[in-house]
Formats: sequence, C-alpha cells, structure tokens
Amino acid sequence: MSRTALRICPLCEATCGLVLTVDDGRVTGARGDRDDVFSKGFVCPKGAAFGAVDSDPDRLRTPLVRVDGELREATWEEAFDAVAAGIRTVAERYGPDSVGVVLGNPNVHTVAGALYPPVLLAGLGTRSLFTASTVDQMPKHVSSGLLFGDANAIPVPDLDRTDHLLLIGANPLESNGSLCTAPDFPGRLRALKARGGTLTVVDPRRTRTARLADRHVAVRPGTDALLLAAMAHVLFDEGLADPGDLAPHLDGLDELPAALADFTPEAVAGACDVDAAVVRTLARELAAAPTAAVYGRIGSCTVPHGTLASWLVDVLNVLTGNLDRPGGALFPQAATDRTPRPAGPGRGFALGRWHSRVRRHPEAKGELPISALAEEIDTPTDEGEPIHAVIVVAANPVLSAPDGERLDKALGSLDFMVSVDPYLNETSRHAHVVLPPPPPAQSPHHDFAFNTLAVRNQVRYTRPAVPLEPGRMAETEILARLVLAATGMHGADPAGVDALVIDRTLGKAVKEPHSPVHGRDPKTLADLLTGENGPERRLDMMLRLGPYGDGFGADPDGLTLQKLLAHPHGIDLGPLRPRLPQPLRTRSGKVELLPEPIAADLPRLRAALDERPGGLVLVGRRHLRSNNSWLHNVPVLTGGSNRCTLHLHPEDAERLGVRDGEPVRVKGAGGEVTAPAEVTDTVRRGVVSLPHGWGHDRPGTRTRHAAADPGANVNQLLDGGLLDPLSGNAVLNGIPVEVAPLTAAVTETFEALT
Ligand SMILES: Nc1nc2c(c(=O)[nH]1)N[C@H]1C(S)=C(S)[C@@H](COP(=O)(O)OP(=O)(O)OC[C@H]3O[C@@H](n4cnc5c(=O)[nH]c(N)nc54)[C@H](O)[C@@H]3O)O[C@H]1N2
Ligand SMILES: Nc1nc2c(c(=O)[nH]1)N[C@H]1C(S)=C(S)[C@@H](COP(=O)(O)OP(=O)(O)OC[C@H]3O[C@@H](n4cnc5c(=O)[nH]c(N)nc54)[C@H](O)[C@@H]3O)O[C@H]1N2
Ligand code: SF4
Ligand SMILES: [Mo]
Repeated sequence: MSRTALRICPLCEATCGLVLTVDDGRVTGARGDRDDVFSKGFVCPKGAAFGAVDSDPDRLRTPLVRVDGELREATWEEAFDAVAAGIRTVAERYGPDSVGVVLGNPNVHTVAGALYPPVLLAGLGTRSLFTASTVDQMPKHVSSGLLFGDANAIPVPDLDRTDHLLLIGANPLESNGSLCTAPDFPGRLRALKARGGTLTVVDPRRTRTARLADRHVAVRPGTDALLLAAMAHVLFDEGLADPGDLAPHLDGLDELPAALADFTPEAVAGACDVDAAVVRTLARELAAAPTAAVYGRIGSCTVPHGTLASWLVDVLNVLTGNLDRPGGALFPQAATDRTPRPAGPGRGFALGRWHSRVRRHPEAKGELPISALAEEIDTPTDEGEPIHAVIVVAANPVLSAPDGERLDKALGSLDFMVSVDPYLNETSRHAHVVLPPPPPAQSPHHDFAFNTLAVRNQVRYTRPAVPLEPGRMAETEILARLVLAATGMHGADPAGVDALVIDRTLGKAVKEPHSPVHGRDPKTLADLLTGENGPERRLDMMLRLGPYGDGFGADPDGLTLQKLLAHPHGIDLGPLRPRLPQPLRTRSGKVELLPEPIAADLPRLRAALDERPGGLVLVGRRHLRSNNSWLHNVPVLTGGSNRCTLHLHPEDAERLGVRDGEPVRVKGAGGEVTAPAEVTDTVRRGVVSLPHGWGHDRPGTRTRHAAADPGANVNQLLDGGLLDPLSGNAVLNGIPVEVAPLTAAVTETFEALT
C-alpha cells in the first residue's frame, strides 16, 4: 500500500519540507512539499535521495557490545548494562572530568540531540565537552557572546529583502547555507539579483556561488579579518560610518577608529592579495546600498583570526546601520526561544572559566577545542586525570577533527567508549557499545537549533513518517536511557528524564516576573501538557512558554503543540523584525563594540599584516551531494564530480610537474595524504583544495560503499596545533602544505589500489 507522509529534511541547515512516498513501511520516494510554509517545494539532490539514505543496508539495526575484543550484536538491555558499568566505573574512580562527551553535527538535526545532551552534561558534571562547533562556528559564538552578551544571538542576513549581500567564505550553492537557514538559498540569491540587488563573494575559489556574483574577490586564505578591518577603516576614514538608529544601543563606537587605525587598505593589500582600490570599493558599496548585510561562514571561521573576522562582520553591519533592520542582519525569534525577558543589563559572556588540562586551552561556551581531544586522552600530566571514558553522540572526529591518526589511537586506548551512531565507522569502531538510532523516517523532527537562525520566523513539526521497526528504539529514548545509565540511575523509567526537565523548567518559569505563567502552580501546568510522549510534552511546554505561545491559557490564540499538529505544513510567523535592545545580555546592556578580549587579540592581527605564505596553502570545499563524513555510503550521492581530488591551479600544476588525474602527495604538519590531482582555474594561484569527510579505508568499519572509494582524510594534514586562540576553533583553511607528484613506482601502487 502506497501512501505519503511529511518529513522535514535533516540533511542540511535548509530544513526543507519533504513529501515522502511510503510503500509497505519503506520510503520509496521524496519530493519537495509545495505547501511547506517555508521551503515551498524546494528540494535538492540529497533531500530527493532521502529514501536511499534512510534504507542504507549498512545502517546498524541492533546495539553492538564488545565481548572479548569483538563487537557483537546484543539486546538493548545488555547494551545499557554495559554503558552503566563502563561509565560509572570510570567516573567513580577518576572523577567526572575523566568522562569526555563528544557531540557531532547531526545533534543539531535531531529532536533527541536538542533535548538530551544538556541533561547528560548536567548529570555527569564533566567539563570535558568537545563538539563539532570547534571545527566550525565557535568563532561566531564567541564574537556574538562578546558583542551581544549571548553566544547564541547570531544575526542572520535578511536574504529576501536585502539590497546588497557581501558573502565571505560561504558557498551556499553547494552547502545550501549555514548559520542562515534558508530553503532554496540559490533561488533567494537569484531573486536578490532579479530585484536589482547586488551580490559580492569573497572566496579564494571561483565557486558556483562566486559565479553568480556581481563581484568575486579571490582573497588569500586566512586573511578576511584584515580585509574586513580595512573596510571598517575606510568607513571611518571617508565619513561613511553611520549606525543611524542603532546609536543609543552602542558602546565603544568612539574607540573603534583608533583600534583599527593600522588596517588601511594599502596596509592589508599585500597580505590579502587584494588591491587597495578594491577594498575601498567594497566598503563604499556596502555604505551606499539602501540596505546591506555582511555574512561570513566556514571560510571566515576556520582560520587563525576566526573570532576577529566574525566580530568584524557584525561591526560592519553596525557601522552601516544594517544591524537589526529589515534588509540588513537581524536576530530571528524562534517559537521555542525562552520567554523574552525585559531589556536591560545581563550577566555578560565569560571566556576561559576553565582550561584544558594538557595545553591549557581556555573553554569557550563550556567547550574545549576538539583539536585537543586526543591529547586529553593520551597525555598524562601532574594536574588531574586524563579522559578514560568517552560518550560520543553523532560524531566522527577521527575524520572531522585534526590528526585522525592520533585520535584513532587515543580512542582505541580508552577504558570505555559508547557511540550513539547509525554506522560502524572510523570513530564508532572503537566503541565498547554502539547504540544505533533508527533511520530518519522513523524519527520525529523539529528544528530547535535552525529556527533560531532562519531568514523567516516559522515553526514546523513532523511526527515519525513510519512507525519504529520491531527491535528499534527511538533516539530520544536511547539518549534518555543513556543519561540514566551514565549518571547512576540505570534502569529508572526514561520518561522520568523528561518529567524532571518539565518540573524544573516550569518551576523556574513560575518564579519569573516576565513569564506568562508567573505565580501559577507548576504541577497544574504540567498536567496541561499534551503530546504522545516525553519529548512531545517538552516541545509543547517550550512552545507554550515561548514568544508566540499560549502561555498555558494566557493567550488562547497562542501556539501549542496541538495547534502545530493541526498545521502539518507549518505555521508562518512572519519576516524577521528588529528586536534590539531585547536580545542583549551584556553587562552594559548595549552592543559592546570593542570588548576587551577582542582588543587584546588585535596585535596578533597587526602582526599578520606582514605575513606572506612561502608556498601553497590548502582550503576545503563541499559538494552538493556530500554531508561531512557520513553520506559517502549512499551510492546515488557519490561519484561524478563528488570525488576526493586535489584542486590546483594550472600554473601551480605546471610548476610542480603535476598532470590532471595523476596522483599527488600532499604534506602538512600532521602528516601526508595522496589524492588524484584535478587541475582547475577555479582555485586561485597558490591555493589547493581538498574536501573533508573522506578517508574510509580503516579496518573494522561497516560502510561498504564508502570503503570502495575511500578518498583521503584531509584533516591528517593537521596536527591539531593551529587554533583561533579566542574560540579554540581549529584552523582548517589556509594551512601551509607541500604538493608533489608521486614517483612512478608509488604511482603504480596507487593505481592498483584505486
Ligand atoms: N578539513 C575540514 N574539516 C571539517 C570541516 C571542513 O570544512 N574542513 N567541517 C567541519 C564541520 S563544519 C563540521 S559540522 C564537522 C562535522 O563533524 P562530525 O559531526 O564529527 O561529523 P559528521 O560527518 O557530521 O558525522 C556525524 C556522525 O553522526 C552519525 N549520524 C548521522 N545521522 C545520525 C543520527 O540521526 N543520529 C546519530 N546519533 N548519529 C547520526 C554519522 O554516522 C556520523 O558518524 O566536520 C568539520 N570538519
Ligand atoms: N552539500 C553539503 N552541504 C553541507 C555540508 C556538506 O558537507 N555538504 N555541511 C554542512 C555544514 S556542517 C556546514 S557548517 C555548512 C558550511 O557551509 P559553507 O560555509 O557555505 O560551506 P563551504 O561550502 O565549505 O564554503 C566555505 C567556502 O569558504 C572558502 N574559503 C576557504 N578558506 C577561505 C578563506 O580564508 N577566506 C574566504 N573568504 N573563503 C575561504 C572555500 O573555498 C569555500 O568555498 O554546510 C552544510 N551543508
Ligand atoms: S537543501 Fe538541505 S534540507 Fe533541503 S532537501 Fe537539500 S539537504 Fe535537505
Ligand atoms: Mo558544520
């Protein structure tokens, strides 16, 4: 029997609504949902392959438990018994920080990943938290924390209304956008141009996005902070800085010109390899546009000055009066955001409240750099215990973080490791217990994270499209049971975890004077919650307490889970609106334009004015049909141009004696890898590019298709020593490498192997 079911796509940040075709409990097709209030029918090749992703035969169906060194199929009961024993033994013997928690990217794409890791961390009391954020957007969190007092207050470009978009180190035509949730990002860029707006792209590669732009600036990798600082300099120098209505909300504006005085267009031109005249034009165009937004992503974050670049993105938005105004960059307001409290001074954002044990890296947003995970396991010191046990949820750091070889060994040496992962891959192969979540069609979906980053306020929820197969456990229940097992409550009712959270949240809400439930009885409120299970009741609670909520009856027209369920294609909550000063949590209650940690990092940027790379530098790239490390096992999403090749410019190829299609050796501080050369003038001279997420050639994995065309792990070129100091984010772009053709003998072996 064939039927259809709605499901929000979890495969990237665009959050498109899909219509799945379901035949006998199996997803056999997927198309864009034309009635979706946000995505309006858009779908990309990944979303269209939802069925293939969902039914990959290599997905694990039952838990695995290590017995006598071998991973064997086990019951859920055996698996959680092993987790409780493994984690508790380590925690009780060596203390809470000896249990590390590693959270990967898919946690922001699942209901379970949003609701349970915070409870796990609180219950464990560990400071050893490592996530994909420190190989990604941590610099943006830190700059937002410092500017606005809230690390999660990230302004989003108003794509649909802006007149001018300056896009730095992002390639949404392949990635479909990031920290800017916009289904059909490509179509929205075309619409910008169609309404007479302009698009400028700053990227060392002439990407598909750059080809769409009115202007493409092929900056030297790692130098965006210099470029942006010089643009700010020009705005001051030419009297173009005009924050307009923002002025009363700003602190530190007068100190900025002096802080940026050294960064003249002429001073940065050499380092950025961008003409001073172009820098001036970029600044003037930004100032002249009726509305404009500066937006930076991976290429501006995963670099040595990632926090400064992220800070300067918003400084430019402020100086041109574009922060918090329609057509500029605004703060979204999601339906599950906490009840907005009245504006006023907050607690501010602190960095370095504790440090990593081995190299004393400061924490940021409660996290330590994932680049330091291996050393925190394999290096004893006099101070405290190394990490002896690790809980991994939806992460594959052996491929996604620097120096996978070292991490691979370190994970293999642990007393205990548990992975919540659908695959036995490069990381989970080290686990003592693997807990596989069901495929996405069997899971509910709501975008807790991405709705706070969306170009339009809206809310959508989809229940599982097909029921759980026999023997499967919902990921929400897996994580609730994991919380219990890891925190000494093994065997208790997992529904108790949700009940506890509800109890605490409502208990707090009724005490907040600005809450719609102020003064009410939390027990009565809890009884009003609807939903089929704990996670749904928690969603209902968040919606009802949130900015559009019914306030548990205070506003009968407001949002509830039941209302959302009655709108299966979602509810539109309108365009982004100006919100300042309400989102600010700084101590001054203002936007703090020159916070002390930023000012203290500027001398390092000044030193970079004179830096010139001696040889080649490497940058990454994404392919439309990829998703970090874990979609290479789906045949329809691999092959064609989605290959792990080294892009290099024809002139560099010629100089090095490298020919198209032939294998080259790439060497970096952390090691070397081999990949076929792809000679292309889409990369600028002096820059080579390898995609990440490849390197599926380790034994003991169960991803057969990926292993057949493993590619090389670009992160092996890194030794984990290069970080943006303020955020602890790994430097993944602009890293120095050496490239050489493989010698004939080695080439033969390479060809035999590939
Ligand atoms: N050189 C270089 N390195 C990079 C990047 C780069 O641009 N260049 N990008 C970085 C970025 S932005 C990121 S976000 C990181 C990503 O880093 P990770 O999060 O470590 O890597 P992913 O490949 O996203 O793998 C996530 C894991 O989750 C599993 N998984 C998939 N779906 C689910 C699910 O529903 N539930 C659970 N529990 N698990 C699931 C997958 O099998 C996989 O093992 O990589 C980073 N690494
Ligand atoms: N198809 C696909 N979509 C994805 C993912 C995927 O793996 N595949 N991953 C998802 C994830 S986890 C994320 S975080 C987002 C990322 O989303 P994006 O940031 O849009 O990702 P990328 O496509 O890597 O684009 C980064 C661009 O920065 C450029 N770049 C490198 N170094 C520099 C530099 O120093 N300066 C400048 N200005 N540019 C530089 C690169 O050439 C590249 O074109 O994509 C998400 N969407
Ligand atoms: S753009 Fe992203 S969310 Fe939309 S269908 Fe493609 S992978 Fe899914
Ligand atoms: Mo990411």
